[in-house]
Order: sequence, then C-alpha cells, then structure tokens
Amino acid sequence: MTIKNYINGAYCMPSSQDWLDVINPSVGEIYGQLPNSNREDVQLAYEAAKKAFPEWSKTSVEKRSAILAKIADLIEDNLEVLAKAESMDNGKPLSLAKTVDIPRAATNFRFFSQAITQFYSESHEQIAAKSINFTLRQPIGVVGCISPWNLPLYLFTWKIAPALAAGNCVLAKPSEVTPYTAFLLAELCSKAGLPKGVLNIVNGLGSSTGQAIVEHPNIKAISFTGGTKTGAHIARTAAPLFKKLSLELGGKNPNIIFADCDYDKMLTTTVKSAFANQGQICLCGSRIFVEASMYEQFKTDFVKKVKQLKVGLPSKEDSDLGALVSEDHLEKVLSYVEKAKQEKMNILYGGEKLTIENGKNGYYMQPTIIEVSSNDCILNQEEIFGPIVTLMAFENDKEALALANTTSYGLSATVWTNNLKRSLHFSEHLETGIVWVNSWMQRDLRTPFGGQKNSGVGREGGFEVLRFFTEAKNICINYE
Ligand code: TXE
Repeated sequence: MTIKNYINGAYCMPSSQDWLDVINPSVGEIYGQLPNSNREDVQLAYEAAKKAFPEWSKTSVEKRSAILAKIADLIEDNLEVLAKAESMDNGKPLSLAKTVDIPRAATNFRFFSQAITQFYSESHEQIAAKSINFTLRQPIGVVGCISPWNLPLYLFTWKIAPALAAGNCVLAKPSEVTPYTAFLLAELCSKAGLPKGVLNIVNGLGSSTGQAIVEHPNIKAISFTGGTKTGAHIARTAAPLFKKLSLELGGKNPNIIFADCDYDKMLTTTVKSAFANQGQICLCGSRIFVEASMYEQFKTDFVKKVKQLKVGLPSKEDSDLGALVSEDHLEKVLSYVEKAKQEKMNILYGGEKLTIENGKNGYYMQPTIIEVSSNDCILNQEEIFGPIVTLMAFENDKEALALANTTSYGLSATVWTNNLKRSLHFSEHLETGIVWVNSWMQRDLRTPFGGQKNSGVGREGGFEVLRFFTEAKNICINYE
C-alpha cells in the first residue's frame, strides 16, 4: 500500500523520495509506505493552493456549500471502507470508527456547508457623521491544517471543512502515524467537484513536513491539534512570522462526582469518558474525584464495570477497547504504571500489557484504575493519553474545585450533580474551555471548542472557527 500526497487535485509521489513505514497497531505489522515530504513538496502544494485561491475565494457561498455537502454525502456513502481503514490505521474498535469517527467527519463537512451560508458580519452606522461602517470578513488565502493520530479523519475534517467553507485554500498534514483516511478522502473531494489546488494533502513527519508548513512565509494561518509540547514549538516558530494560530492541545480533565448524582447514568458514562478510544481522546476524564460519602461504593462498582470491558481485535464487534496507536505510545503509557508501582500506589485494576489472539504483536493493554492519595502526583499532573484513570475522594465542594483546577491543563471538565446552584458555581469557576454537567462528549458544533492554560489558544466550532479562517476588515464609508 503506497500512500501518496494529493497536490493540485491529483495523487503524486514526493520529490523527497523519502518514505516512512505505516503500521497496523492491532497486529504490529507494516501495512504500507508514506511519503516523508520535504520543503519542495510543501512548496509545490503551496503553489497549487496559491493558484487556486483567486477563483475559489470568489466562488459563491452557495457553490462552496454545495461542494462541501457533496463531500459529506460521499463520506457517508463510503462509511464502511473509511471505517475499516480508520480502525486498521489507528487500532480503535471498528464499531467506534463506524459510529463516531466517520459519521462525525461527514457531519463536519455538512455542518460547515450550512454554517457558511449563515455566516454574517456587522455594520455600525455613524448618523451624525453621515457614515456607515461595515465589516468585511475575507478568506485569508493559503492556510495550514495539522492534525493528530487519535481521531484522524474526525479532526482532519474538523479543520479543513471550515477553512474551505470560508474560501481559503488548504495545505493539510495528517499525522504520519495515521495517514490512511485523509488519503482516501482526497479522491472523494475530487469526485465532489472540489477544484484542483483548493485542498492539498502533504504527508510526512511533523519535524520535517509539518515544520516546513509552519515556517512557510506565505501560509498565513496554522490550525493545529496535538500535544502541548509540539504546540509550544509551533507557537515559537509561527509567532515571529505573525501568523494566526489555533492550538488545540492536551488535557488532564477532572471528572467530579457528587453523591446526589443520577448514579447509573454517571457510572455508565464514566466508563466511557475514562476508556473510549483507549483513553486517547484529549477530552477523556482521566482524573476522577468522588465525594467521600460515596467513594467506596463507586470504587467497587466502577472496578466491577471496568473488569467487564473487552480488550480485543478492533475488527471484532464485541471489542470495547482495541490497540493503542503505536508501540512507542504503549510503552509511554505503561511507563506510568511503573511510576505508580514505584510510588506504591494502589492499582485497583489493570496495568498489564495484553497479548490478544490473532494480534499477538499488537499494542494492547488493560484498562487501568489507580487510586491516588494526592492530586500532586505525576499521574494526576501529566497527560498520559491512554487507558489509565486515577481515583481520589474529596470532602466538600471547595476541595473538589481546588483539586479540579490544580493542573497546568484547562480543556474540559465533567460534573455529576443534581444541585443547580453547585452546577452553576462549578461551571463558572472551573478553569476549562468546556464543562459538561451530567453528560460527557455531548457536542453541538455551533459551540466554541477549545481550552485554557496549556490546553491551547483559540476556539474551533461554529462561527468561532469561521472568524479564525477569515480576516476582518473595517470599511468606513462617508456620504456627507
Ligand atoms: O502529537 P504531536 P503526537 C498528546 C498526547 C500524545 C502527545 C504526543 O499526550 O502522547 O500529544 O502525540 C505534527 N511542526 N496528544 O506525537 O507530536 C505531527 O506530525 C508542525 C493530544 O501524535 O503533537 C502530527 O501531525 N507539525 C492531542 C501533529 O503535529 C508538527 C491528540 C500532532 O503530533 C511538528 C494527539 C512540528 N514541529 C496527541 N511536530 C489532542 N489534543 O487531542 C509534530 N507535528
């Protein structure tokens, strides 16, 4: 399987002639090769995008909207193929790719095909001065979209759909770990009538290909999702070039559970928020804080439920967890279990690497629950990004809020309570960009999406991201 770049409306080989292996994590085997594109490849893609920009940016909103809606249709028509590719590439259960990743990729295109037809700007009249101001929101030009491996097509399309809808041309780089579905999407974009050069996909390592995109002097905006460390590096590179930056980074999200919550709904959802996608979602609730009066009951019930989770081949319908995305990542996640053992923490369940029948070289591990006595421990302060959660009791609201906020991250938080005043107090004082009360991962794409502190800068979603992908220009007309 040779995964190619997609430049100027066609698949093409890299000028670099430098190739990377791509691996199926469920069996630990190489399934193909991927270009490690160089600056020449990025320049070729930039030139195609630049050439396409004048016409694309002047294409009517209705026409752009229709093409994006067609891409959504084609993603839906190809759901099976895309889901199988995603599951094979990432290691996630096929059932998850079918019900979450690929449907959401279609929704991303459909949502922005509609949103762009509703996107408006403002006017401000100055009657006395006989003047009228209006705000032009014009597409930026050629923009860069860089996406991670955990939700490959879901996050790739979450960036490119609004960028394209707003009239920009795009240089997109999926993660070198999971490039397959972006490669398949390219052909669907051509089929949908997306003009050549409007979307260009350049594959390769972040440190080479990604770096070249961020450094390119004429790519005026970068939308990035990935690790906080990488985000900081991108910010250092882009800042002196005065680029617009959208950074969606890591998370270490608190899940705060009060005794007055709807217990069964909370328990079922908490298993999901802990271990969905093998815990490889920046929104996972990895720090669980439980009100002391209910702590022992929750601990018993949570461990019992997690023990029932099935770790298996992603292709098997009954697999609740599949493989972690890579051998390196599995080793990184397991290193935190070792740290817990060194600190004599109480591993309530899991912590072991697993060998799965028909997937003996795959990257599997048990969902893991570790009881901690302090929120200052490394397991509560570092993003592990795998199927490991910590458990800790709290005595009162004040303590719960302080525990939740004592982290360098600020992406999301979940609060389980039926007390209205408490819900609003926590929503106001939690230092996160997203608060879920009595739910998790309930998404409305019109809402602002993003984090505070080390979880990033800027917001995606709705009109927020259309504003990011446009330049606002104030026009003042004097008619005196
Ligand atoms: O992310 P990276 P990785 C966290 C998670 C994970 C850690 C590292 O903790 O363990 O980040 O994961 C590209 N210039 N999250 O290695 O390195 C890279 O090629 C330009 C949270 O996957 O951040 C890939 O396409 N681009 C996150 C993308 O950046 C560069 C989801 C993400 O890679 C680059 C994934 C550079 N210098 C990981 N270096 C979330 N918030 O959901 C890398 N890239």
